[in-house]
Amino acid sequence: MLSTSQSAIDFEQAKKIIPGGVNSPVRAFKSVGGTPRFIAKAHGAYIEDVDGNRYIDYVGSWGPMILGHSHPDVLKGIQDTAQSGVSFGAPCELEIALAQQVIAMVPSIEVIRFVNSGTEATMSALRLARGFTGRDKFIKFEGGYHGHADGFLVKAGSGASTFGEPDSAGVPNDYAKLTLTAPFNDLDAVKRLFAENPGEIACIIVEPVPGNTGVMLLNENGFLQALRDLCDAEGALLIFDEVMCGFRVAAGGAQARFGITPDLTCLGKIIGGGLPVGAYGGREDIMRKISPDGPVYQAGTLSGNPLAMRAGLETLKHLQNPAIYADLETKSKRLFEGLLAGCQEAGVAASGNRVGSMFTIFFTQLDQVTCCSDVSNHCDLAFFGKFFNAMLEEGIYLAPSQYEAAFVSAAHSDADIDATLEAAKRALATLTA
Ligand code: HOZ
Repeated sequence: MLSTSQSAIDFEQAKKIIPGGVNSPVRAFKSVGGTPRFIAKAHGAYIEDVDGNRYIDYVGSWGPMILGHSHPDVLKGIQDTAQSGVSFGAPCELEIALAQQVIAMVPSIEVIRFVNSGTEATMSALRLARGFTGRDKFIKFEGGYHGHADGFLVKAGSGASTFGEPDSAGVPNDYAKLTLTAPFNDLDAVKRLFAENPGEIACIIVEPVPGNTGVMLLNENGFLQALRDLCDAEGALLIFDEVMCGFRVAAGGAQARFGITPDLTCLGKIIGGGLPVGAYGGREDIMRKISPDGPVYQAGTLSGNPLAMRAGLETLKHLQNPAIYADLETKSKRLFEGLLAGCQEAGVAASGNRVGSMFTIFFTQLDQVTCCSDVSNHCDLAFFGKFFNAMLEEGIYLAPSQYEAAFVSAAHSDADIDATLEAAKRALATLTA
């Protein structure tokens, strides 16, 4: 058994003064059991806890660390920039540089606004869609997670699903009524919502590669294109929440990978290189409605923070090299298929979904997991918890919830993938003995 005594001490202390001992719920390991590891440092593909245990990390700070932890260029960029000050509350040239870089890489973005988190990005994009269309209702998907602003915490994924509270307390009923939901991959349900709410729906917001109810596949059956067509027919906007999959599944995000153009895109995670950041952008005529150009208000003291801009720039500089994505694809495919093969050899029923370097293995009898209720009703969540803890004991750090994705980084070596597959074999053997 790994010694986790210092993490346990830290957790007890944190619980006294921080809800659940954590500043974001899934980190508390509540649905999988065990002691959350307090992390002391992270380099490349590895994180190390306060007890000195090293893990091969497939969380990657929940997505941002596509180059691996502590990439030397990102660190140097942050250090150099910090010499000139860490926040100005006034415009700086790094904002222009990152804006130009994102616009050059993401097909649909003509104008962009930086904020401080993915939650801010989605919240602001929704307000903009409402302001632009003059409509109040919107459609999201069951198990879709778009941060924690009130209107999105209706049938929400990620921690909300993990803890069985997809509809958060504290969200006013009158407000939640404006949020319409449909299952992933159910086009008829989306059409019904438009039919039942004629001229009232401002937008559809969707993660084009959902990663917050586990990874789901939406493009394979034409679902995303059908959403695009429906929005056009109904005068609604299509918002791609690419906070997780932006720059993850391709240099230009899912929209570049699939060739589908949203009206607005939300970004975060990777564009901050691991520092807190978010952004929303899209068609110029829509984006010009934002204050001070237009009447839709949104602001932020730390928005366009120079350190985050620089960390993002250094990260995107590397992501312009297509070899990175080719390598991520190869490694991720081998890991994903190897894990599924390992389950099959061990007699453990499993299936999975993968797009590029993000994937989820589901413990289920289903051949294919296509929507949130498949996860809630047809996946063995108790077995997931056991597998998660067995892998942790083997030195493999996975997301502590079946409703999340695994992320492979450029820093993961072939040896890391081999070690992970061997660890999974041992873990599965122990669990099925
Ligand atoms: N809920 C986010 C991932 N789906 C972030 C979780 C965290 O940072 O703990």
